[in-house]
Amino acid sequence: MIEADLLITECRLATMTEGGAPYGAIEDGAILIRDGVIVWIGARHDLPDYTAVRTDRLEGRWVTPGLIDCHTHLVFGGDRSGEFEQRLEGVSYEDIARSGGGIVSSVRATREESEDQLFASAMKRLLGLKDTGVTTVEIKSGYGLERDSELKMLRVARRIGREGGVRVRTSYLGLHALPPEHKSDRVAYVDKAVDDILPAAHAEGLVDAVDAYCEPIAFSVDEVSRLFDKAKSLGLPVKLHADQLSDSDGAALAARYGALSADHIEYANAAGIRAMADAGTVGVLLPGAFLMLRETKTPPVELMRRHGVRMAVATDCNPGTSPVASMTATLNLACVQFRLTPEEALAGATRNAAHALGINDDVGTIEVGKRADLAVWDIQRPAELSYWLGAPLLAVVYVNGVLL
Ligand code: DI6
Ligand code: FE
Repeated sequence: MIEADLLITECRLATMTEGGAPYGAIEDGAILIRDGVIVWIGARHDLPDYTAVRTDRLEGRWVTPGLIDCHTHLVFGGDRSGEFEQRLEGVSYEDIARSGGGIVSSVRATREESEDQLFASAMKRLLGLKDTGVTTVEIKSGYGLERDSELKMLRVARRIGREGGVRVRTSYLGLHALPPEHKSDRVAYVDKAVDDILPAAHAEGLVDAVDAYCEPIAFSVDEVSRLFDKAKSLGLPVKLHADQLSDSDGAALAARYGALSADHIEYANAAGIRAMADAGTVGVLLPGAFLMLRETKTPPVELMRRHGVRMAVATDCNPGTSPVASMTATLNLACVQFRLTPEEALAGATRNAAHALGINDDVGTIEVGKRADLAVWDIQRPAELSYWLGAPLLAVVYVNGVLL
């Protein structure tokens, strides 16, 4: 006899477990939930003896794992629509960055805003993600670039986790850009990020992972290695913005540190992809940034398939290269631009995104023992989640078995 708080029934399940039917699908499924955790899942006609305090009948709707946006810069001040206009006139992203705009202009705006202001604007953007089924979101720092402002961003991210109705994982992205006050002294900034800001943020419990931007316009392999050595010594997992604009050997660097993920990877080389496969590093695809930069070099998807590299898909929601706040639109872009199948795209926003955050024991599939984070959709087939571009498809979500 299973004693449950909630029975969810009369639904079709895309469990997203590996190895079985496409999408791990169960027609006419049922889920029993106790204390926010899935305690039984299967076909309705196989339901064991149970009691449930409540029953939700979903009238045949599809249920997927709650979507996981595993790469965002959701918290930032201001916006960069002016740069967008410049880029449409032909100025490149790198040129804008080199002339003191780009990330640094978001840094100025972010430093000026209070925690309440940053929280309010991030919560608005979060609405777009939640309306597209997101129940877990990763949020990076990296627009503060000095101690107080980096901590401020991370505190806002934690507050979103407490008050925003989503699970939040934070990443410290101190090596994102060189702050203007360190323009003539890179080494001192890297020292500060490594020896002062990261330990302070970690001591306050604000850091779930450490990220960096490895690129000629940002930080070198050696600089990132210093940060990653520190992360390792603090017991923190790492991830990397790798090979987005050029082949910087970022994929291999990420793999060398056993990174949870290497993100973007449009320009990653074959040796780097093989190293990711060996290290179990997830490749996070960010098709919104690809679109906004009018990039033409697609990430090596076929090579990742061949080597068994897990592929995740995320919005990269940020003010410069990816002002994208829709997870389902992102699935569409991943299919259209990178030729993922709709099933690969959905795996990239569920199971593989959970791996990219190191939380695959808790979320990412509909399985016994995992949290009951579920998205319920008004669709006829799971492929519709990738097919529509901007259509409202979500009925409701559950987080920890609670209907939101
Ligand atoms: N993620 C990043 O951190 C950079 N590009 C990307 O895809 C820059 C973000 C920005 O321009 O603010
Ligand atoms: Fe990013």
